[in-house]
Amino acid sequence: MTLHQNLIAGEWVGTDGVANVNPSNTNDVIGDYARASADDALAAIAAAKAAFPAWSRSGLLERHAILKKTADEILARKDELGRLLSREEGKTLAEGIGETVRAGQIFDFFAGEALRLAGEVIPSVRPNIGVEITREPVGVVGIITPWNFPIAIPAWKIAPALCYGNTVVFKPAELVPGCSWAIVDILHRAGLPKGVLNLVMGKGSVVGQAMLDSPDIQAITFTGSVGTGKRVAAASVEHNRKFQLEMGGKNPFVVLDDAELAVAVEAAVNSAFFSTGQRCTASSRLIVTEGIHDRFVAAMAERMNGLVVDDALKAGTHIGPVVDQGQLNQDTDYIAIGQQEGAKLAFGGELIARDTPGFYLQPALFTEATNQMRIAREEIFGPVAAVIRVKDYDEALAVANDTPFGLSSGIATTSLKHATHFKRNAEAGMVMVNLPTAGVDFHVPFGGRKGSSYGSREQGKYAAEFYTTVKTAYTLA
Ligand code: UN1
Repeated sequence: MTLHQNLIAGEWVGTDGVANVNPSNTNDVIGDYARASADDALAAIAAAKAAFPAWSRSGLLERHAILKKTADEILARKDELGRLLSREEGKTLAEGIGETVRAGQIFDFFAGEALRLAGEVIPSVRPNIGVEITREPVGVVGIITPWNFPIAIPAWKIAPALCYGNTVVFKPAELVPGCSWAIVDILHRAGLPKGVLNLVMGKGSVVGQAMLDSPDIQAITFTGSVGTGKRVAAASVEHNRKFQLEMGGKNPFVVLDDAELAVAVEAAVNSAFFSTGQRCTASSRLIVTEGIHDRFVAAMAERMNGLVVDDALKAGTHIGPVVDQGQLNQDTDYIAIGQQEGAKLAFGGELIARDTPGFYLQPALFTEATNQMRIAREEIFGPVAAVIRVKDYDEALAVANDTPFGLSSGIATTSLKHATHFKRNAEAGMVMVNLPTAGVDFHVPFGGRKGSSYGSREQGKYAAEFYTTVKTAYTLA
């Protein structure tokens, strides 16, 4: 089996590897991936630190060319990389290819941004003095990514980090090293100088911890669990470094009496169950007004009945497997908890067998749930959603906002008045009208409020806020 190594200071290193297993078929091993030690992480940080002075002053055309070449190669290999993604993570092939295209588009966007760096020239309040406001790179950026978007999230952190002149130590999720290895390989071959981007695959408790403890990392961007996010925050405050956190969600999707039923059902099924519900933007709380409630639940059950849950790589599969046994246990535990709490399991929720050994779960829909139940308060991160019945729009909005999280929020309605009011009053970073809560564009800001996120937004032009630091220079004329 080929060993995929870590990239440290421009050299591929590492001897023993861990198997990357396909969740659709646990007999299928994708490859061996090296596991970095704490010393490897320190070597990677030292390499990024050494590479920073030159890269931070590198020519814009050099940065543009490397990012563009990377975008072009990712897009040219979209079918192969999308297949690798689906094979290691378990989302369907269409979703895997779609995510790969998105990663290519992100590199393309930041290739362009490298040529659009700008500042401001402002007169001083004092005579004969000029003020220039410019953005400079932050330094060594630590990037820690989750397993559920194996190529898009690494892309949307690595591309802006490099575009603005930072050097990088990158630790992907242990479960899905394949796509991360592939994009680092592409960037390396595209001509990145030694040490500008270092890949350290391995355990959070070893590699991630070494990154958190290092005084030589000036910024950490993290997407993952609330618990780990809190540790990143505490360690970063200790080291006076910048940090950006993207954590959980318990996103509401409101369905009003005046909604178009087909639009509401399509958006709700996508929000709750596509990508096997494993998106921080997924909706697991379907908040439905009483006039449409029964019709909505019946239409959901019918639509769910038509969903094909099977091998992610098979044509015709709508929902792939859960990512691993640990996540599957968490999903089934919550399905039991929901029933114990008194919600009604209206559809699905059972383990299913397919031709190959994999982690297959029939998407589950609860009805008669309340917003106080654990299934409505805690992030499950699986294909499990709960319908909460409410009287009217005002109650729907109150329930939607009654959560510790605030990433995404959706509404299905034909009322301009309610749509407008919801956009203004939903306590979330992103609001979707007649659209799923998940599935975002690559060129506009991404992020949330309350317990979901911390720090400035990711993606698009707004990414500059995190990956640069502002300098204000005064000159006597
Ligand atoms: C999307 O919904 O298209 O981890 C993106 C996540 C998010 C990305 C969601 N950071 O699910």
